[in-house]
Amino acid sequence: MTLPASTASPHRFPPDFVWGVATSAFQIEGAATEDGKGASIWDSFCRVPGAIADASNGDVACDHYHRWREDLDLIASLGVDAYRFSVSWPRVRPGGSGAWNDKGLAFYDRLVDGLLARGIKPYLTLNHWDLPAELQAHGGWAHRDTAHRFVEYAQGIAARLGDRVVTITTHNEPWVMAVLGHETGIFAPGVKDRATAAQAAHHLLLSHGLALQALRAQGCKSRLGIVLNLSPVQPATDNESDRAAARLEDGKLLRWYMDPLFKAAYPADVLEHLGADAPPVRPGDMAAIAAPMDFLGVNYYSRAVVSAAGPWDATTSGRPITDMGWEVYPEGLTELLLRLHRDYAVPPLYVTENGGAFKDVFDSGRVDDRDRTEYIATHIAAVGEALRQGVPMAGYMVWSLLDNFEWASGYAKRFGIVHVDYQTQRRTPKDSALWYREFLKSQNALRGATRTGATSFQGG
Ligand code: IFM
Repeated sequence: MTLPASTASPHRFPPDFVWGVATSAFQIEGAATEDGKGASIWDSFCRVPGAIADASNGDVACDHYHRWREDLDLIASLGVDAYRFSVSWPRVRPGGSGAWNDKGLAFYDRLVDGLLARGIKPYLTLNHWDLPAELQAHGGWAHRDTAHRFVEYAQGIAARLGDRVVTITTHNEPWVMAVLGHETGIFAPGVKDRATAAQAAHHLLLSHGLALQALRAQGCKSRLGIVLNLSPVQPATDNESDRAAARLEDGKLLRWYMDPLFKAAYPADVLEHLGADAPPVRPGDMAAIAAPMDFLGVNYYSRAVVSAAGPWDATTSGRPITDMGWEVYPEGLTELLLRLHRDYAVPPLYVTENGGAFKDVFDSGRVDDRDRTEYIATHIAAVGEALRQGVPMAGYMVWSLLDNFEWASGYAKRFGIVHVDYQTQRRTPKDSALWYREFLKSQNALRGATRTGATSFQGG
């Protein structure tokens, strides 16, 4: 296979660096009503006319609930160390509280055991957005009680799977759930209210901290953390108005989550900006949120460029643009990781999601997706550069293993390194998957050399 010239990474990674692929439950599992699964807010949201671009839903998705063995074989064939997946809360506890669903729990038992049998480390996420619909009927994340229901859910999952999963992530991308779900309303549950969004954000963070305390108290051995979607935020020009707008955006996207998690306080400028819409914080909340973490996951796709005059047009940058309209900007990942390391006392960092949606062409059983390969390779190099500059990087995971349900975009946007034919459910590794496999082979060869002392693994 001929690879783009820029795919040769100049960096060497430590032998214990974790390479993986990632998915989430709602995006791939399907089996929406099978074996006692309850409805999630995304099951409901997909029924709202106009909410999903192609009017699709997660009823079948990639049918992973039935095809998990084949999918685990696929993951193993890539040669990755780890698989990041999420548990569907309404599958294991259909109403969000009350009775547990043993058939749902048994599915994740099989999945975790299947991973371990193939030598792949399970990285589990508790909440990748599919809140049980019944909890939404009681106010969802805007209601403080949901934080306590989440702690019970976390405890139940840790009791069942914590002996076998390497990490437990509480939430995936709280900004997305709070802002896109409750302020702009373009994601489930479709609420459009800034004060509600701020409450949801606070309860997500609070539930994270309370869950960490509870899991540690019950002796959970898995490493515990959270995953944030982060970007460096840059002003469109050097004008004071653009710089001020970028500073506030950085506060809303990054510091609103990083400051409470690592400094036990919300950023003063964002609190002032929210005014009466700021969330009600009770004594003890901030200390709970700042519970020490074993790792932090960072999902990175692009930088954010902010102009006080209105939305910035990514096509003006001259860089490649993905099918999501996102600018390809790998050096932003290095910049972001360096900043996290500089401004916060971060634990080991993983890039828990990184990848691109591109307009793939499936031709004679092959997808020549060199744009995706180039995207992944240049971002891996950006991680290598952060490592070289001293950032405690622990791993990198491609988003995503499979083409899947891309939320409000439906199935039209394809992020997979493995193509899915949704008519037949046939999986075909794209050229990017073949490249990743070869890349991991070379990493493994270097690991072997290190073990025999033949190679030094210093960055650069
Ligand atoms: O598909 C999503 C994923 O669920 C969360 N992070 C961003 C991805 C691409 O939009």
